[in-house]
Amino acid sequence: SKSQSTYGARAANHPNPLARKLFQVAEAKKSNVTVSADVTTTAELLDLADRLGPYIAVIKTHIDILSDFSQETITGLNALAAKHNFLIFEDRKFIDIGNTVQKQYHQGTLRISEWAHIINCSVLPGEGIVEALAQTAQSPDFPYGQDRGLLILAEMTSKGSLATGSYTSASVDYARKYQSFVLGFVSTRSLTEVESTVAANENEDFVVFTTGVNLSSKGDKLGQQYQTPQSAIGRGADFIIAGRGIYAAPDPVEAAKQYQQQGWEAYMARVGG
Ligand code: S5P
Repeated sequence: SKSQSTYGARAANHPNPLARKLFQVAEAKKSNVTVSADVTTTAELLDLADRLGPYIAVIKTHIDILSDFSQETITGLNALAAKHNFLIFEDRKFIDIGNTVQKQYHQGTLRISEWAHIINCSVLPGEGIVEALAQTAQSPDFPYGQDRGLLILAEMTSKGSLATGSYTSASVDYARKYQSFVLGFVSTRSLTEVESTVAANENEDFVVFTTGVNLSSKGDKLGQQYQTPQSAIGRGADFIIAGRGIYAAPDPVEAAKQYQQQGWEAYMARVGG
């Protein structure tokens, strides 16, 4: 499987331009860290992005938790993404009928398509949600070309998650069906072995983002469940997502460096490098 290849090899061979960019960033910065920057003001978000920028591959936002979202948020994030060579992932978890998610993604109050390279969705509504988002991003008038991609939320880290079984296998089906827009999954493990009604293409190379990564905690009081970078990468994560483990640490920059080093060493061990 492709999970045994280096980021550089995956960057060289991937048919999707955004996946190539993602792997190139990882290789160039020796980082598979996505920081989940779940802070609530633009100033805090941009400050974190600037300080952690050198050590991360991706910044993950929940843009709707900002109390002061504005054009300044977008301009600032875009500038820092260029300055530090990271990608932006808006964790909006679209989950509605196709007609609604198209409007939530493109234009609207948050103008997500304008600044987020990566978005994610749940497949609870069925195949139509993936089809609708792909249609918007691949329409000839879409201004951001091939610089946009989707992750399917195939599993969740919260206690008692219902994103299992046929939900997870449908996630793999739709990823295979809409491969030109779907980069991969948010999941706790590699899913290519999951039983799917759509045959695997021998060249498929889905990217696995694993959240719920924390070096010093096993979980929180609201059902979050953590694993370490080593464990996540051992199970198939290509990118590890850490929120409080980094931004709520006494020294977030030191924490980011620590997750970067551990995440990188674990990936190198997996690919035998
Ligand atoms: O299954 C999931 C999927 C996601 S995207 N579990 C999660 O925790 N997340 C997100 O990852 C969640 O919304 C939050 O932004 C981040 C985890 O934050 P942490 O502080 O617990 O590391």
